[in-house]
Amino acid sequence: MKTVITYGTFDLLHHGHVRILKRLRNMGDRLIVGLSTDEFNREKGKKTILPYDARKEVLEAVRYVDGVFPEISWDQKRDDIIRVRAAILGMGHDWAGKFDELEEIVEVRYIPRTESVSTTEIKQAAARY
Ligand code: C2G
Repeated sequence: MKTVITYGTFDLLHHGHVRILKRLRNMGDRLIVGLSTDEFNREKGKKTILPYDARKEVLEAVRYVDGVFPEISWDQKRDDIIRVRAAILGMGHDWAGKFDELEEIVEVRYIPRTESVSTTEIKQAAARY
């Protein structure tokens, strides 16, 4: 059982999110997602439209996602990787280099983002609607 792990806010889920989840799932046999809590998003300086429970419900409905758990701090990745026995940590390339110190316990992969879409752009379009 090859486990892939990733992290994110996944607010207003869009095809950019779905594409990276699909690519990460296809690198192994299951994909586990650390979903940023509302409190952690405040720490990240990120405002969300949907609260954690709603974002979790949407993410769990994605066929590429096998499990979702709360991401409450920057420092939990090492413990998470060991707990779920992840073989790969995958993140969008906007995070390139940020998690290299975890290379000693997991393969770290940075994946190209889908540049044509972002939650911010969706929010701006909705505001003009
Ligand atoms: N993503 C993407 N294409 C987009 C938008 C996002 O590939 N158009 C990817 C990001 O690179 C990230 C994942 O989707 O790997 C989730 O993106 P966000 O919800 O914005 O998550 P982020 O704020 O980057 O949180 O500890 C790590 C953080 O929790 C990551």
